[in-house]
Amino acid sequence: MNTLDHILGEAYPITEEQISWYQENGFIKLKHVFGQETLDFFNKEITRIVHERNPLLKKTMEERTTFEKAFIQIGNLFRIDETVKKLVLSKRLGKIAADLMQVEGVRLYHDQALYKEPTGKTSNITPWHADQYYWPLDTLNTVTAWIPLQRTTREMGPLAFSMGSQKYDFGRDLEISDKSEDKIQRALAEANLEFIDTGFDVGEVSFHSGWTFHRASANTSDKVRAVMTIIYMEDGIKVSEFRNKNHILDRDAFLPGLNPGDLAISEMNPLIYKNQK
Ligand SMILES: O=C(O)CCC(=O)C(=O)O
Repeated sequence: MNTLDHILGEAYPITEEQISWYQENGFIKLKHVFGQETLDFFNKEITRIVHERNPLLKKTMEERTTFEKAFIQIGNLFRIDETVKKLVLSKRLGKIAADLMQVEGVRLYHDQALYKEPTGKTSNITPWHADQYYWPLDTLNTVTAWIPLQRTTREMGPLAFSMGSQKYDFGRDLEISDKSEDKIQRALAEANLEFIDTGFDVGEVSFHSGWTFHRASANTSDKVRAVMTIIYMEDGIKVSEFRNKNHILDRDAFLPGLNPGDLAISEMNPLIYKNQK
């Protein structure tokens, strides 16, 4: 087995305290999940793909919508590149996801690279939102691994979280927009929830639950904020009713051919980790 396969297959030890913290607060930031060399390796590979496929190349910042300003988004990299597939399907990350959610197994919902460019004068925040608004999944057991591919300072727009906000249902019907930024910001302030907005060290990875509210500041640095994300769902869950237009778009992209009530299993949703008891 080569070194990369070894690193990606090795278990990251999660403590009972970390599991409780994640379940209480709806997210957790874990240090030393990867080393510098592994990050540099994937940064190079993923950045090449993002450059090749960037759909926003011809639009200036000023011409973009709020969503387009926030990041360049390239999805399903595990279908594009055999090397990135190893990261997306890695047991190391899959087991963390299963441990945090306290489930026996996890499947891929989807993966995406999210590159936040340096903005110059134009703001490119990621507005407040909860991911599961987009997902037709009949479960609370979903989690996103947000993997910065370099050290990410406050100036680069790291992901920031509202602690415990997964327990609130205001703003769950809002897609990422100026309106979600405004309305959710106000509701969270009224609820007095703590806001965690800190940089990420090299190798630090966050995991947030599908209904946890999060945002990111603009990238005011002079470097691109390169990030890979992997979204996991509990193995054995079902497709929910389609409650908005994004549910149908997501079904078409990540659950092809499936309908409400079906098991959320398609060729796009490989099993990543199963606890061998
Ligand atoms: O990277 C960002 O700015 C936003 C990421 C995000 O919302 C997510 O991964 O759920």
